[in-house]
Amino acid sequence: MTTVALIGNPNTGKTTLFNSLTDKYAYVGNWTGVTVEKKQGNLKGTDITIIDLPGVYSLDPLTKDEAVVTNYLLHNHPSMILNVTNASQLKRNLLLTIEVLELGYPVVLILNMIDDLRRSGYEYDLKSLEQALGCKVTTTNARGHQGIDRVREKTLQHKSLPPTRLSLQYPPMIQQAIRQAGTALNKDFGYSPQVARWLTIQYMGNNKVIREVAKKEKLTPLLNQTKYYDAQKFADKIFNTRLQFIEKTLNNAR
Ligand SMILES: Nc1nc2c(ncn2[C@@H]2O[C@H](COP(=O)(O)OP(=O)(O)OP(=O)(O)O)[C@@H](O)[C@H]2O)c(=O)[nH]1
Ligand SMILES: [Mg+2]
Repeated sequence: MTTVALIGNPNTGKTTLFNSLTDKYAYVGNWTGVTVEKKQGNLKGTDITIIDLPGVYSLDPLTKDEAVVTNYLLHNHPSMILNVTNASQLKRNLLLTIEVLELGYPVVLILNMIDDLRRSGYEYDLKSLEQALGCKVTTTNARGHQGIDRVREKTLQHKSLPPTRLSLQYPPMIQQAIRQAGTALNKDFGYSPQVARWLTIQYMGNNKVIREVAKKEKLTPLLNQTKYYDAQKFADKIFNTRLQFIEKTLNNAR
């Protein structure tokens, strides 16, 4: 079964896009354990499932409701992720994008609300963004039904999209710690190298859901290093590296 997940910050137009992409008979229920609406439907005329996830700013959730996205990514393996952003707020939106890209699944980055961006006289060089982020980038005005065909096209081609390979250069001490823990999680706990790396970075970043998972699954390569990661302020350093990367990427794409 092919499943495609819509992920993005709150209010970026995920549901508007979902409604344009899917048949009108979308299934609506709730996510397990929370009162957040779960919307699921088929890409029109296909058996590709599209899932509309709640909006979040980060994969490190502040509330149980926000944890839906992190848990979804932990327990499912979508064939592709459509990352919906507000094109006028890319600096903030790309923080989540990086977290998603680091997981390594094929991603299409959607600069939605492109009408607002253009109205203020801006434009991005999509090729430059694609190069820096290592994923496909496309623009939409979901409310005005523009660019939907391009998203549809890319969704149909999901099998030929390469998995994403974004490896930000974190400070050397973090890189080394990622290699160490990541290798152990891969060798001794059966995680793929990419997911092992992602888990390690999320753990270092103090993601509460991931810290719980590490405890439950006794992921000792991470648990044993907690004091070191926290004392060295790895979470702050990871955040700063991401922000610098985003600023550079956006400057180069203007
Ligand atoms: N100008 C403009 N507005 C848009 C566009 N897409 C969606 N909107 C509007 O943005 C608002 C939010 O859209 P939603 O589709 O509900 O956003 P969402 O990402 O599903 O929001 P959450 O589920 O709350 O995170 C609505 O008022 C939409 O009409 C767009 O491309 N351009
Ligand atoms: Mg929505």
